[in-house]
Amino acid sequence: MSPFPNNLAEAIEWLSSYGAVPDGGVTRTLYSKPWKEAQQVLKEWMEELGLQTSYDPIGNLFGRLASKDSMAPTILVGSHIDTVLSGGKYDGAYGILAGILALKHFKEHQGHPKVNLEVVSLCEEEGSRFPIACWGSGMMTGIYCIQDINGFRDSEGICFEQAMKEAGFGIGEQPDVVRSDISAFVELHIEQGPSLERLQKSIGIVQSIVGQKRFRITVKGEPNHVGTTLMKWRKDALLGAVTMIHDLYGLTKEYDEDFVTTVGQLFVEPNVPNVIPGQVEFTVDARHPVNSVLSIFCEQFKRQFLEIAQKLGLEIGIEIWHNVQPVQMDAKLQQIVQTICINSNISYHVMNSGAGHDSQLFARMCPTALVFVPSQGGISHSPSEYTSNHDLETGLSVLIQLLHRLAYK
Ligand code: HGY
Ligand code: MN
Ligand code: MN
Repeated sequence: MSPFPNNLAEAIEWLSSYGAVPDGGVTRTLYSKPWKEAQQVLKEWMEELGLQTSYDPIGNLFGRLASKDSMAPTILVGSHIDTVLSGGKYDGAYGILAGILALKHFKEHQGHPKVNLEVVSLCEEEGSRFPIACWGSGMMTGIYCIQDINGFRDSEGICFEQAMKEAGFGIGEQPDVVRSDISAFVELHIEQGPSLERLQKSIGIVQSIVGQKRFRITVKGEPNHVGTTLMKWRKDALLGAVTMIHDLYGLTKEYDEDFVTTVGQLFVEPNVPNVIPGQVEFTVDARHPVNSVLSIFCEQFKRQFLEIAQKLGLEIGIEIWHNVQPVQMDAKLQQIVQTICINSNISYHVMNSGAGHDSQLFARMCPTALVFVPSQGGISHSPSEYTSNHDLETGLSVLIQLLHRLAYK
C-alpha cells in the first residue's frame, strides 16, 4: 500500500504532519528538520508519480512533466513549503499539493505537454526564521543574490549559511538558481481573508497584490535598577517602544482602510521585572495597494519614531528588511481563469490580495496568475486555518483547466 495520499484532503493532512505542533498548528521553517523531511517526502511522492524531480542549490524542489520539444519553455506551478510559527495546514502547502495532483492528472490522462510543466515547492516565503522573505522565488527570479543573506542569523543565533549547508544545500561556484526558461507562473492559494466567504464565491481571481515594507526597529536606553532610579532619570527603552507603537497605530487611522500596519514581534532585554529595559527590538509590517502611499506613511512613522527617541534620550535603529512593490497579475491569464469559471459555472470574484505571495516576485519575471479559494472565517496564519474539501477541489479543477489550456492547447 502506497504511503502517499490519494487525494487533496488526504494530502493536506499528510503534509501537515511534518512540523505539526501541540496547538494543532504547523511550524515548518526554512532548513529545519520538518522542512527537510517535508521536501524529501514530496520528492519521493513525485518520483512515484513518474515526475522528474530535482532540487536547486538553495532547496527549491521541482517535479517536471517534460515536453517532447527540448526547446520548449516551462510553465511553473506551485507555492511555498515553509510556514509561520504555528501556522495553518493550507498556506503554501495547498498550492504545492494541487500542483502535484494536477501533473499526476496530466501524466495519467494527457501524456506529454507541448511545453514543460513543473511543480515547485518553494523553499521559503514567510520570513519566519531569518530576516528575509520569498527566498526561494527571490533567488529564482534574480531579485535576490546569495550575498543578500550574509550575516543573517535566526533567533537562536544560527547563521543562515550554516543552516542551509546542514540541510544539504548551498551555492557552489555557479549559483545557477535563476531560471530563464519560465514562461508563466501559476499559484493556487487560500485567500487568507474573509472576502470570498462573505461574497459566497468559490474562486478569487487576483488582479493585484499589495506592496509590503517590513522593518526591524531597535530602541536602546539604559538598563538600571527599578527601585533606585527616579522616573526623571530613566532611559527606558520599553517606554520609548510602546510610545512609538501607540503613535504608529494612531497614524494608520489617518489613512484609508486599505492601509494595514502591524507590530508582530517584540523582544525586551534583559526582560526581567526589576530592571529598566535597556533595549527593545520590534518589527513593523506596513502594506497598501499604492506604493507612493506606502512610502509616505513609512517616512512619517520613521520621523515620529526619531522624535520620540530624542525626547526620551534613547538611541534608535530603523532597518528595512523586506520591501516589495504592489504588483499586477497578468491580465490575459486572469481572463482565461474568468472564462474557465464562467464555462464551468463556478462563482468567482476579481480581487486584490492583502497577503504577500511568491507570485509577487514571479510577476516581475513572467506572466503570473494567482487564484484563491475561500478561507473559513477569513482566518489564516493560525491553527484554525481551514478550507473545505469542496472548495479545495474546486480550486484544483480550475487549476487543471488553466494548465491544460496553457500546456496542451
Ligand atoms: O505575510 C504574508 O502576507 C504572507 O502570508 N507571507
Ligand atoms: Mn503566509
Ligand atoms: Mn502563503
